[in-house]
Amino acid sequence: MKKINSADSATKEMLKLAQEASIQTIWERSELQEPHCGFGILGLCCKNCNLGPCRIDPFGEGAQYGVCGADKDIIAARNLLRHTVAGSACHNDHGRDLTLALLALAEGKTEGYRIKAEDKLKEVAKEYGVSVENRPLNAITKDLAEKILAEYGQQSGELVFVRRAPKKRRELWRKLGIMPRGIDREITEALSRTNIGVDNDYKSLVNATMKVALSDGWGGSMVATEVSDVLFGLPEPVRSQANLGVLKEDEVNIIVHGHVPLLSDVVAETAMEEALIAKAKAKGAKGINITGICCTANEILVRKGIPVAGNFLQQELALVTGAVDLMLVDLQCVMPSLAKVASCYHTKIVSTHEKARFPGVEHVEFKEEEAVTTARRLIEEAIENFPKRDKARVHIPKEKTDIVVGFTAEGVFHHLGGRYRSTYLPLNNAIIEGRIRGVVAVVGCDNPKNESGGSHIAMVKELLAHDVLVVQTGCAAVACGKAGLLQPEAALKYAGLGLREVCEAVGIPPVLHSGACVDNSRILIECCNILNEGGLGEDFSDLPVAGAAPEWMAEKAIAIGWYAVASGIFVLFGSSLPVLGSDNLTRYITKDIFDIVGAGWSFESDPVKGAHIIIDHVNKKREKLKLRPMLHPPITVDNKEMAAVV
Ligand code: BF8
Repeated sequence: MKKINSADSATKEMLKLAQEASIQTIWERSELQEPHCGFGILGLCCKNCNLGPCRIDPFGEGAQYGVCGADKDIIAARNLLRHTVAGSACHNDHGRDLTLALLALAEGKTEGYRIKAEDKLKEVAKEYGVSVENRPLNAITKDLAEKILAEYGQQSGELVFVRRAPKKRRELWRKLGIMPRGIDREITEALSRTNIGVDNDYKSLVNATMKVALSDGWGGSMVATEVSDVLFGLPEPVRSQANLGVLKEDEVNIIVHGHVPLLSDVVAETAMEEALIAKAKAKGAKGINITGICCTANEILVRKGIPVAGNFLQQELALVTGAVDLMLVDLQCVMPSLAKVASCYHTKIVSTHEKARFPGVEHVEFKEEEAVTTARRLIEEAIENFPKRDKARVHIPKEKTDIVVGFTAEGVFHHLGGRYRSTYLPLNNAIIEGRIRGVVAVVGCDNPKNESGGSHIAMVKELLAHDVLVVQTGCAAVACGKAGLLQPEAALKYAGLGLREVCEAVGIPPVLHSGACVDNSRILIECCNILNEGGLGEDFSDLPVAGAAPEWMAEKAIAIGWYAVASGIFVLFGSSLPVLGSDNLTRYITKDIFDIVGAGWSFESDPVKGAHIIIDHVNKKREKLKLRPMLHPPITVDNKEMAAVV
C-alpha cells in the first residue's frame, strides 16, 4: 500500500479510508507509474511525426539524433514549447470564455449576471480606448468586450495590457522579438514552429516559448482576472475556512470544481434562494452548503468567502466523505477518475462545460443565457440526492482552518497604504528600510510526488522567518491556508520581526491569498505598482522579488513560470522542467538567459534549500539597489511544530 505522503491530516485520514474501501486515488496511480519514464523526465522523447517516435540516449551511447536529424536540444526545446503553448492556451481560453460572457451580458443575453465593479469596468475600458463619458454601461461593456475579443484575433501590434509593464521591459521584448502581438496568433505560431523541420534552433524555440507565455500573463490570464473582477466584483479581504471539514453532515453539500467562475459564482448566489433552502429542509437537510475545489473555489473564496473544501489532490477524497450530494465540474484539473470514485457513493457528478466531457457523467451545458435556471435545476438535483446518502458511510474529517483571503493589487494598495493614504509607499519603504526583505509568490499545484502540501508550507515558513512577504494563488494558497498561514496571527508565530511589525501595523496575514492561478496576473500588477511608487529600480529585474512553484504539475504552471521569467522575475520550481536531457538548453534557461531577460530558472526539490536560493537571489537584488541591511536577523523556523504538522 502506498505510503501516505501528505502534510495534511484530513488528507491522510481520508486516504486511509479510501484505501480500506479499495478506492484507487491519485496516490496509488502515482505509485503505479513509478519509475516514471526517464526519457520523458529529461525531455528526450519526440513523437511529433511518424518518422518516430524517437528518443535520444541520455548516456551518449545509443541514438543521438531522431530520424529527422533533430538532436536533444531541438527535441527538448520543442517539447518545452509545446507544454507552454498548452498551458497558455488554457488560460487564454479561460479569458475568452469570460469575455464572451461579458459581451452576452452587454447584449442582454445572460441571466443572473450584472456588472459588479463599475469603476473597474471603466478603468479597463479607458485602457482599451473605449469612451466612458456619458455613455450607458451596456454600451461601454459591449465596446470593451469586442475590443478584448479582437485582441485574440489581432495579427500585429501589441496587447493593451502590455502597456502596464515598465517601459524598459517593453523595449526589451520588442528588441528580442517576443512582444506578443495577438493572443491566438502566438498560440498558433508557437505550435506551428514545433512541427518537424520548422524551428530547429533551441534558442529561437525558447524565445517563442517566452512570447507565447507573455500572451498568457499579459494577455489571457490578465483578461480573465480583470473581466472576472468586472463581472463578479473585486475581491476584498474576507474570513473563511479551508479543508474537508467545511463539508456538513446535516446539509446538502454541493462542490463546485474547475476554474471558470461563470458557473460557481451563480451557483453560490442561487443557493441562497429561500425557496431552494425550503426544499432542502423538506428533504431533511438544514440547508445548502456550497464549497469548492481547485481554482473555481479560489474565485468564490476570495470574492464571497465561500469555504474551500480542498485543493487539487483532495478532489477524490472529498467524494470519499460520502457526504457530497453533487459535484459540478467545468474544466481544468478535473480528474477523469472522479466518476469512478463517485460511483462508490450516492454522489452525482455533472459536467457543465462544452469543452470538457467525461464518459458516464451527466452533462448539463451551462449557458450564460439561462445561468440561474440551470443553477436552480442543478441545486434541485442535489437536494433530491440528499436523502440517498448512506449515513453509515458518511465520514467528514473535522479539520477546517480559519483563513483571511482576498488580497488584490488594489487591496494590497489600500491595506499597505493605510486607510488614509492609498499608496504603495509604506510597502516600498518597508523594503527599503529593511523590514521586509522582498516579496515572493509561492504558487501552483500540489503533487503526490512531493509530500503534498508540505513543500509549500516548509518553503513559506522559511521565507517568512527571513522577513519575506509571501503572495499566493491556486492550490499552494489552499495548502498554506490549511496549515494556518493565511491568518493575521501567523505573523506572530512565523514572521521575522520586521515583517511581523508591518503585518501587525496593517492587520494583514504574512501570506496574502490573491486568488486563482489566472490571478498570478495580479502579482505582475503588484510588481508594476511597486516600481511606479519608486525607489526600487525601473524594471521587474531590479526588484527583490521571485516566484516559486514547489509542487508544480500542470502545463499551466510552466506557462506561468515562463511569463514571469520573460518579465524579468526569477522562478524556482520544486522539480525540474523536462529539459535536463539537453545540457545546452538547461544551461541556457538556468544561466545564460539571466543576461538576456534579467531572470531565469532554478530547480530544487528541497523546499527549505529552495527558500534559501530565493533568499540569496532577493539579497543580491537588495545589494544591487544599495538598500539598507535588514533591521533584524531572521528567526528560527520551529521545526518541531513543522514535524507535528507533517
Ligand atoms: O489553475 S494550482 S492543480 S487547480 S493548475 Fe490546477 Fe495547479 Fe491547482 Fe488551478 Ni493552477
